[in-house]
Amino acid sequence: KTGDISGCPFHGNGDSRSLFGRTNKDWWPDALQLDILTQDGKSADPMGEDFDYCEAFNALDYNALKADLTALMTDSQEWWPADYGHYGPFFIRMAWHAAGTYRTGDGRGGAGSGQQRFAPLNSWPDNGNLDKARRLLWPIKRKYGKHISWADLFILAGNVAIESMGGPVFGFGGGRKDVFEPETVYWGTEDLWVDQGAETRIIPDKNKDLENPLAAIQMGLIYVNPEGPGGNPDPLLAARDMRVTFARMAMNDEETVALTAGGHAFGKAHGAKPSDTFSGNPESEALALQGFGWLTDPAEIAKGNITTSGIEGAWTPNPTKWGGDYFRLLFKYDYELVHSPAGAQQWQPINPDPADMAPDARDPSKKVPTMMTTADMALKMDPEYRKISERFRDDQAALDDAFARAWFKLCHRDMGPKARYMGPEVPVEDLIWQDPVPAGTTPSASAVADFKAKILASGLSVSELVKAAWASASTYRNSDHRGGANGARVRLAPQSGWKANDPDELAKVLAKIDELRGDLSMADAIVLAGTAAVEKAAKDGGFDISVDITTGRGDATQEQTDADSFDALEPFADGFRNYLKTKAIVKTEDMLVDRAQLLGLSIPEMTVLVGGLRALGAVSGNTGRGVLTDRPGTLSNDFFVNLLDMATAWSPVEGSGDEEFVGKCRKTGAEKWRATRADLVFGSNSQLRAQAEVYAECGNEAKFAADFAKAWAKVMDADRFDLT
Ligand code: HEB
Repeated sequence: KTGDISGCPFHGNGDSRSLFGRTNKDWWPDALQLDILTQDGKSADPMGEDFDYCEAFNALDYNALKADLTALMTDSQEWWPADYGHYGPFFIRMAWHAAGTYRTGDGRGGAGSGQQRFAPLNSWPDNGNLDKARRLLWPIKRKYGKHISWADLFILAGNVAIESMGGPVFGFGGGRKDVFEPETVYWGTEDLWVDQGAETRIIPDKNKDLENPLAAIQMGLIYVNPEGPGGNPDPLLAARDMRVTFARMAMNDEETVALTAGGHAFGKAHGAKPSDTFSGNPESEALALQGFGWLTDPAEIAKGNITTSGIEGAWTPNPTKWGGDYFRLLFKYDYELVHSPAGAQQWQPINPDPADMAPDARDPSKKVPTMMTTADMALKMDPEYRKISERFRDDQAALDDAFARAWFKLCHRDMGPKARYMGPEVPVEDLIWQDPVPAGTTPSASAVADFKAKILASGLSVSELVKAAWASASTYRNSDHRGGANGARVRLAPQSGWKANDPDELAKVLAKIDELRGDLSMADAIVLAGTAAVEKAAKDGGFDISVDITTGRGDATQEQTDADSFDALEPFADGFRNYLKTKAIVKTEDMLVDRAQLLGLSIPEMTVLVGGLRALGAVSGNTGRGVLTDRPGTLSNDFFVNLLDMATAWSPVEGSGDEEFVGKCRKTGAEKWRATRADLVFGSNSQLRAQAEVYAECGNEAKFAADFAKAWAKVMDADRFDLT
């Protein structure tokens, strides 16, 4: 089903692909290769590890910043004059495009780290001329410095823009810490941009569906093509594409209509005419242009000959004032298909009243026709969208509320739990998409010790306890900060039924934990049970370690859980548990690396966790695959020792699609082990082999155990934002 967000991010209809598809090196092979300087683990962050953005943000003069942003809205600069004397609409588009790259499939994209500053996003065709919007903000960024990140500033500028034009705003949460290098995100495999003819991604005739986790319909777009699918100006097909792509951003029909109509209450599209001086994107432009791309000729800019999307005109007669004109016009007039001066297809009202014409962007005394894009026409022509649009047309207060809430969600969806929001404008109301978790209480040390002793004596195995804790904590995604052990959602639908979690075994383990936990929250008890098992396993291996994890987690209820939205967190593959649902178009080992990245792990942490979990026998389906030890349940480095042992020769199991392997004694041919790609990659890949060697080496046994305990604790505590 198109738009099914539960679909696997790695299960496409195409050929096999690499994990990240097109990368910056493909698009800009001649770009400066700064990444040789981030080798040897050197960070690109000039602020250093000790910089605490929360502290800096809390010391910000928030009201002064907002006042400066408000003043900026109408402080038109000659090098990029404000349409209608107001930059508000421009900043709203900037903020929307910053947030709008978010997709639920892997939680990546979004406004969270200021990625619009870097390639490829700074140069996406759909982000045309937003280089100017960001540069307009520079004096304010400079003034407030470390106290406001670019990432926060993009969104706050959008909020202030809406407010300064009389629009409704629900709130603002700061806390988006900037990064200083482009994040590697899968944006697709096409080698052309949308404006170079990249194929559209939904073509039912060709059985072509939008591949998960992608949420844009063509390479280089934020969501859909404004002119319709692949440039076909069919509003109903545009509606189909909108529904799919907005669902990938976690937006339903009502939110989609409110956002699009609310957004297009403001500003205009730019397609005055194709300029001879239209140049390359920012990342490829000449040095002297200093990071500017696209239209850069001051003479053309001065004349107002601005081409961005190629579509020309405002949606309403009042492009810098919030109100109901968008729907009023959309329904009052019939629209006909016309071409903009730049040649784009767009829709124009037939015989508009003079009062319903828009002012010229540079000369308010001149009146020009308004327009709608094909995507806007979808809000009128699609039967489901139309019902919502008519309701909003007749009920401005409903639109105000829906727009404000949807905008807040759009801009904060990738920030994770509310505990991560900062500043004076954080809304009090809990919202279901924030995955709320009630505050927990910190148990006494004796209660913890008591429970750990009881659960170890309960008859449950090390493997069972470790698997339950891993199932609970490992849903965490560093991309949108969702998932994790807090809330104990592993005992709720849908997680309790996920195949990776071995539901029957999990139910048995959770029942026992519940029985013995006393006053502990389930969330704490699950993590403590797994950790007690790790400590016992370490002791059995000869290592006396205590694993340092936090407590104080709360338990969420099913009512506090938007079950559908958790479908996107289901592991399709989890190499840490040697789990693979079905063969995918991405290699299983690639998916292990992907999951490690989402868990925020380093290469050594990933390595030691895999080796340790195998030794503990914590394998999905209890298949024994990768459990390269004669003493499963004891914490040992046996996995690495046996994997690297030349006495064993490996070969693929026939019919497994190169997913299962058998390890046989080189001399006798007797079968010794079974393993998967997620195991053998630690012997096959030269870099991972080097890691595995460290953990297999004599003298490093204690280091292995200590590193495992530390990485384990990191995963268990990955979502404890409530603590800081
Ligand atoms: Fe938008 C603009 C499309 C959604 C807000 N947009 C625009 C344009 C286009 C579009 C084409 C033009 C550009 C230029 O400049 O040329 N959109 C679109 C689409 C969609 C959208 C297709 C999907 C459906 N928007 C949206 C949203 C929002 C918005 C959601 C928010 C909320 N936009 C906007 C604004 C603007 C735009 C504000 C204006 C800007 C200026 O003025 O500059």
